[in-house]
Amino acid sequence: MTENRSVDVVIVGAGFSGMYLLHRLRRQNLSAVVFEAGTDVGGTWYWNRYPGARVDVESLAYSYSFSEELEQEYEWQERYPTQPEILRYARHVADRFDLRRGIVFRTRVSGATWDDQARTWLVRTEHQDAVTARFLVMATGCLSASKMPEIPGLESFKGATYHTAHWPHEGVDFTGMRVGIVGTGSSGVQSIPVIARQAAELTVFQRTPAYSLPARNRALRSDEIKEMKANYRKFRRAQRESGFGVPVPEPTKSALEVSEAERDATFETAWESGSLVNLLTAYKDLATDQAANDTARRWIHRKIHDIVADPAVADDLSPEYPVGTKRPCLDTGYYETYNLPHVHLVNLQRTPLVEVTEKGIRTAGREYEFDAIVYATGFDAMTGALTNVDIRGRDGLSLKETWNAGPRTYLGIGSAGFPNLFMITGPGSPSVLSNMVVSIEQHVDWVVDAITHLDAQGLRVIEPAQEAQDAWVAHVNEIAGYTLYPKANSWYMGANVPGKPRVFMPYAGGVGAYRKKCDEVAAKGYEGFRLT
Ligand code: N01
Repeated sequence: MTENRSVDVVIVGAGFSGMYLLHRLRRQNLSAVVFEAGTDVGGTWYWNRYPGARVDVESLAYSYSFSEELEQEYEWQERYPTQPEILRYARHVADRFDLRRGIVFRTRVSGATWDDQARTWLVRTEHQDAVTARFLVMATGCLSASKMPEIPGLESFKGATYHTAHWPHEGVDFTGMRVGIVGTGSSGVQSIPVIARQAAELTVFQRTPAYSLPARNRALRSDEIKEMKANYRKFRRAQRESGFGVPVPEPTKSALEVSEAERDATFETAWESGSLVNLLTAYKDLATDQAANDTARRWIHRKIHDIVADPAVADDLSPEYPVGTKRPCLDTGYYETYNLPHVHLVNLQRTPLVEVTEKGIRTAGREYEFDAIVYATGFDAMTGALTNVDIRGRDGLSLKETWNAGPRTYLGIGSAGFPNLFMITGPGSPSVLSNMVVSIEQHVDWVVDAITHLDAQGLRVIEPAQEAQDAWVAHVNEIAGYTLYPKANSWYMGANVPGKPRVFMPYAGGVGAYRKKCDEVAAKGYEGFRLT
């Protein structure tokens, strides 16, 4: 169908990034095609349909800012919208801006090769389509290459097997079933309470406990919607200048300079607010100082013990790594679920997983029999969706091989050796440490401006200079080195994928500082990029 087609830009992925990029390119009169593996728009929110799936950024903030009309007319229902509500929003945006005719669904991009003579990308799909493009933009998301665990015997289980990121569209009814779930990250923490309401028995296999805060989700009130709509421009500015893409007051105090009573009260306020950012920014040194962070860790342990009736289970649920160094979760009744008599926690640090069997899961302790197993085992984050596509830059250079020792980018936008390739929220940008919609819009705007600049100057090619990239990678590492992030075995560090290099992938310098840097680079004629 798309054989021999030629466009200005090929976009991979029709999630929030790909949709907005298509819209912006059209407004610049640039031709583009989006390839999307799913049957509809929405990306993350198309795939992750597991029970209880919600975003943990508030709906009025986790939304596009590019259209004031869209902002004003869209009616969000809940403080933290469910996956169906967010998908509805994505579909609304696709319809409203007539995006679907630019998207080829059910089509995965398999590879892309740079032609240095023609100065174009040849992009191939799994259906053997080939499209030539001046620019290739990977709008593939940071958490889209899902991952099954490395457990022997995965295929041998005779019951039903699910992964949270590939949930059946028709849903799953676990009523009366014995269910096992592996994984206690955000997906596990959100789905466990919901599955527990249906299942006859639910056994949770936990390798590392998560820190989780009650979301305190609720229906939005009309007065708060009205107020936000009246002040959206100011709010959006504040989002863009903030650390996480969510405006909060800058903390001024150290957790160590206040009394225990004051600290407890501050943490309690954050806990009651149902906002992760409020907790993470309660004191200025929680992310950087172990002793400061310990105060939050001990406080949350106390909370877990207050909620969970069995002290041994509460102990098992209490993480030891610094708060915030693995992605914390927002939940609805997570810790309370372990008080239910039919819910059991297996601490895999004490009794490791041995294998999946025909009947269920065997640990070093015993075999558990199940009717269904749910894997909430996460993603090959940030790089997986990029390196799964066979991207070949100059001289046949493979992105996957080039990133063997960890991703190397300039600003998380491009990589040396890969001309006219852009990543939206790539490694080396704030991406997963931020409200994704804020970061997505910033990258899309920057990329479209860069292409427009090239065209205006009669230039064809933009590519990061090696020295600029090396300096940026060093800067990203240096910033990470000031923090406690490297102390945890997180997917930020690639630690959940055996053999993946241990590198802190996102940029921890904050959304506002990062945007300023990107704007400066552009203002200086795309300093650090080679334009030819
Ligand atoms: O994935 P995860 P996720 N044996 O990687 C365990 C975003 N998100 O899908 O920690 C046993 O966090 C693994 O254990 P460990 C959010 O950014 C947001 O839950 O590696 N266990 C871990 O417990 C989030 O962080 C929202 O030791 C194994 C779990 O599986 C990111 O997506 C909702 C194992 C995986 O947790 C990913 O979340 C959902 C093995 N072999 C997701 N392999 C919201 O907005 C892995 N595990 C609320």
